[in-house]
Amino acid sequence: MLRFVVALCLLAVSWALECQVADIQVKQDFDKTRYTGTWYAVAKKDPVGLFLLDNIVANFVIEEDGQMTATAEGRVIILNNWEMCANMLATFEPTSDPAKFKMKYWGAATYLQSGNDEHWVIDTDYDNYAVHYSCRQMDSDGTCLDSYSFIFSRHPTGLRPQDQTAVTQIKERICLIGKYRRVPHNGFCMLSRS
Ligand code: DAO
Repeated sequence: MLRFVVALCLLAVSWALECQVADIQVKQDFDKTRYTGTWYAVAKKDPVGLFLLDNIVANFVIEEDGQMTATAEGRVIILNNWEMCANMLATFEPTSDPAKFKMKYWGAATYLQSGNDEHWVIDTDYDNYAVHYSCRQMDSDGTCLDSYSFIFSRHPTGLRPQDQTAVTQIKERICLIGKYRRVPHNGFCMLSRS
């Protein structure tokens, strides 16, 4: 029994040592211009009090002043059981690391969620996949207590088979392996536009 408890403690300590938010590597020399355009969320690790459920599509733009902004849509359920397509807007304040932004987001309608989150681009090849990460609340040991992450694809049909291995390795690297759910796209937001 004692051995089991010691093994569990060692496991917890090694997890905490490996999963320090400060040690997470982000995309080197991130090029926000190549990141512009449409990204389909194909998987999501939800934060506490999740908001966007599925049919999540984001469109990134570089404004004339060089600032990155985005519009995003996705199915949400608000006020207990009112299902709707949320249209969201976001601005990204740059930091000293080109792949790390401070994101301010709000809904096109006032009753939608708004907030300020970290927005880190962990990896992308710009043409096929991107892995986003945001830690909302740090734990006292330097790991993340409340994070969310989107796996984005340029293709509405999902990730290409040849990108799956790279994306799985990235999920492992950010300590979120096994924490994602698939994000279906069934035209909900397209239908609610017509
Ligand atoms: O869905 O649970 C959640 C949290 C996400 C909130 C932020 C969404 C709005 C902005 C998205 C911009 C591009 C990723």
